[in-house]
Amino acid sequence: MNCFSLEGKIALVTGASYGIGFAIASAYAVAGATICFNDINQELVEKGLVAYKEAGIKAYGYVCDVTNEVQVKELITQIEREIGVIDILVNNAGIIKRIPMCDMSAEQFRQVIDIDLNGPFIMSKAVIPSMIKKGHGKIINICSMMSELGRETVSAYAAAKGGLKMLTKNIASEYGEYNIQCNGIGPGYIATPQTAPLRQTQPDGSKHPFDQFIISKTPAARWGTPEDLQGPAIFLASDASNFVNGHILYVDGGILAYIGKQP
Ligand code: NAP
Ligand code: GCO
Repeated sequence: MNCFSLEGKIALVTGASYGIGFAIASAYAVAGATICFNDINQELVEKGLVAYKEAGIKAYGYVCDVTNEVQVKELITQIEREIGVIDILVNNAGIIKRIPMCDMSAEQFRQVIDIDLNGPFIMSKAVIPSMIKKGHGKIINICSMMSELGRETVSAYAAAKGGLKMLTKNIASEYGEYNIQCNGIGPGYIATPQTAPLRQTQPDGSKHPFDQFIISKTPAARWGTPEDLQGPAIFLASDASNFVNGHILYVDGGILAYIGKQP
């Protein structure tokens, strides 16, 4: 038996029209899972459906704001009615606001916390009862380097992702006895639309200073790609990780292990 197989499993990946979520959902499809995803509006869902079809993947897309508990409950009920009980939930949807803390409004701070931390709480709370009835479940929270480290301008994001690390450990603690494993993936710096502003070529044609900084802080000496996350995501969604619980798997090219290249 291939313990990395997802044959017969139903996976829901939030915010997976593109980016990291799309890469993870695509890998799950190749591993045999049925793919469900949601995004914030119909336009993005349609964009995602086209992308999955072009990749040869039959995906089921839904409009749902992960911060809206009514929408989330309706989403889970609809999926369970139309597709089946969710075996794997990936809390991927997230935003970042890069604003110096003293310039950030409380509303802006709350918005990041709402999507990046409250959203995974609402989504997980909605899928766990059926996972308990089914006798198993996998919840994977997409954390961050900022679950461990801070930096200028990302106070709300770091607070949310630090909280998501602890929510991961608490779900593992509270529901492990029901054969539910909850783990996190902590991506390093990954080349997606979310980090595009940090990689923009400068007017003089030079690399963005942050681009050069990350390369100097990463032993792998490169930005990660969404595809770098596919193997770890399959591992945490499969029977290969049935005794792994409450763990944050950092997929960062070594950033967290490295003091940084001497200038
Ligand atoms: P992305 O390109 O910005 O994609 C995030 C997706 O989530 C988008 O489709 C976005 O829709 C959706 N979304 C936002 N708010 C939502 C809501 N309320 N309900 C449902 N969907 C919502 O981000 P990414 O780089 O792929 O990152 C995905 C996850 O990995 C995020 O949690 C991020 O924090 C985390 N992460 C990223 C990196 C990195 O370097 N890229 C590293 C570590 C962790 P919109 O297009 O409308 O915003
Ligand atoms: C930033 C980046 C990071 C990455 C990621 C690193 O502005 O520092 O957006 O936060 O998105 O979270 O793991």
